[in-house]
Amino acid sequence: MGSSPARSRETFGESMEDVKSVLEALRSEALEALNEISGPKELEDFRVRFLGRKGKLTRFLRGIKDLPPQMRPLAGQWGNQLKRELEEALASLCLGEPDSPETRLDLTLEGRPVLRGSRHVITQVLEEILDIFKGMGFEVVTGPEVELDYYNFEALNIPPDHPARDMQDTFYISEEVVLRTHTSPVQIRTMEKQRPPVQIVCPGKVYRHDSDPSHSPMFHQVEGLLVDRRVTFAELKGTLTAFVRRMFGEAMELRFRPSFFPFTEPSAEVDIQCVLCGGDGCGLCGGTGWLEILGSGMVDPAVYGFVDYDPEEVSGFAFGVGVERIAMLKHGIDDIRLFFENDLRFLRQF
Ligand code: 2NM
Repeated sequence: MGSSPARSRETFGESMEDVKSVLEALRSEALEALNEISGPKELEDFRVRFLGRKGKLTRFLRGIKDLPPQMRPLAGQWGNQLKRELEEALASLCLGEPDSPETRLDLTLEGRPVLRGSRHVITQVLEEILDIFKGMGFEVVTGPEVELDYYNFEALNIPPDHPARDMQDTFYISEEVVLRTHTSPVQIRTMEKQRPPVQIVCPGKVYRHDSDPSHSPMFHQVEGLLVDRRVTFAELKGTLTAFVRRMFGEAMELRFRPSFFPFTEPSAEVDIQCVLCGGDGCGLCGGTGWLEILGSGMVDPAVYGFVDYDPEEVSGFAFGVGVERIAMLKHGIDDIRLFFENDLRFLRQF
């Protein structure tokens, strides 16, 4: 580069040609280097090589002060223009994430697949259960998950010394407030507000201090209630038989086994044929051939006392279904915790 201040006016034109060819050489060198950049490391090398403190273009710009005064303005103009060009080229390569291969835009790449979401398997089974009961005339009602002890226990005829009330089983917010352990409090609240006939299903989250392969501290329930004049155990049997057969197939056999709940009398648990062995007996059903799938019973007259219904005038049945339990039997899942780990490899199967 002609950097000697001793050059004469005669050679001035020629020297500007020198400046121009020096800058052109620098530009081609830089453009070629720019093309070779394929990652953030090379990007930084490029910046240092041309635009850094000791970079080639920086040296050129510093050298301008040593040129004859007449040459400096044009040399400065040209040099600064190339500097802007290189900075812009560099900036356009930096648009992607600093550490990703996307620092360069490749328009030939195919598009990324758009992942479609789907409803959680528990939501799917819950909606299936609700659809069956809606088809039989039940209305869907929801209520609070943080509930008064009164609605969760007392009005359901669960005595103060009942094991379900123990701190071991129930999450207490305060002495009078709990996380509901079932959705039956919604049914008490509904009966308080509405005279019979009442025909409702109450879906939602419930909470119990329990955690193992078949218990989760949060799970989902659907509880049902039908109260009217002259409702009998036959309606309970017919309704639940229809539900089970729509859920597990019309050929499914079931049995009603006597049980006890403080809020129903008589009470019955419903068993279905083992989904694994078909009734022959295996590990899943403990050799009995039967699997318990829900609890039910005729609403205890004591419960009507809390909602000001006359037990001489009305009767009804109620039942409770665990959604996870139904989903596990339907899909052959052996650990309830899989539902809540949000492992997409599991969830995408449904
Ligand atoms: C069950 C089993 C049996 C039930 C009773 C009531 C109410 F509010 F009417 F008293 N709601 N749900 C009930 C009865 C729930 O779950 C296993």
